[in-house]
Amino acid sequence: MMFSKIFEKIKKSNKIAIFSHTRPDGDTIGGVLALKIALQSMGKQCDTFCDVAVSEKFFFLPQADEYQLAPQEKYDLYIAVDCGELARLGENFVYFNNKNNTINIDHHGTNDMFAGVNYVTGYASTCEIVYELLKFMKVEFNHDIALCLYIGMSTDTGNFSHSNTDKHVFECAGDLVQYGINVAELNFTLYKNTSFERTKLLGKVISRTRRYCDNKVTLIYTLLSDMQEAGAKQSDTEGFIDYATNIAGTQVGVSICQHNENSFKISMRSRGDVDVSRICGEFGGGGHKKASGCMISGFFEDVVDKVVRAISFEL
Ligand SMILES: [Mn+2]
Repeated sequence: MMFSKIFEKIKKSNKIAIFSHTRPDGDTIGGVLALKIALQSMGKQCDTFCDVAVSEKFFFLPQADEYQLAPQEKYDLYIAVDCGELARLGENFVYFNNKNNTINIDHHGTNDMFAGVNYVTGYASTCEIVYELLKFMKVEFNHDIALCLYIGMSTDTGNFSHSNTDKHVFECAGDLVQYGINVAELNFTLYKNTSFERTKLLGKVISRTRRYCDNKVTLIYTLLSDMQEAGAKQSDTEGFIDYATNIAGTQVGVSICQHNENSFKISMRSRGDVDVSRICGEFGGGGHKKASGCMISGFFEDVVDKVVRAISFEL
């Protein structure tokens, strides 16, 4: 049983460094923080790292504001959480060269087993693995641990709505709820709470939604001038693409967001058989079959033409 191997390493270590992947999401942050709280309760000295700053929207989680960019001293043990490959650690990959003191806990089927001890399953979230690890180590669960793990399970399943939502994740999340998780309040914080500026921007963007290719391609776009006008930021456009993709009859949803004068960030979602990672790959980007992205330079309408033409060949 692999958990015993991990437990042995933890027991032998006093100072433990835990890592989230770069551009961190709820699963890597929730898993890291739950593990940190658990290890602290076992008397370990624990620090958490991510090579970029953690978004303040996660600061409602315990100790989320205590992340450091990189270790300043030596640790006995280095643990990566939710990293499908070494490169996901960003700049912090350098701490995982030593096979004797590194652990990789992850749920990506494509994991390249970069650490000394690798625990990889096909669960919907890494937080389900951390949940089982903590149970194995007989850690006493409390509200803080439950909250962190629940966040990972919820965010990696699109709030229990994506195709990876299965019996296992419901069972784990269901168990966690008893520790005082306020599901309604959390859903509001994570998925509904928004700013006035973002709402104004969204209204403008939605009002000029375009369709191409017999209405199979739905496109929305956000220009720098739109963001300026609404007082909104680039990050406020996150999730806009869903409004295009959700329109009935759409096979590919596209969101174009202006980055600089002549540079545009393209996001694509497929609702059918079209592999959008192939299309984005043509422009030097990539991702998953159903969700991908790329950057394209040029004048706005030329960029739209290029994107629509590339998609039309795949319909
Ligand atoms: Mn994950």
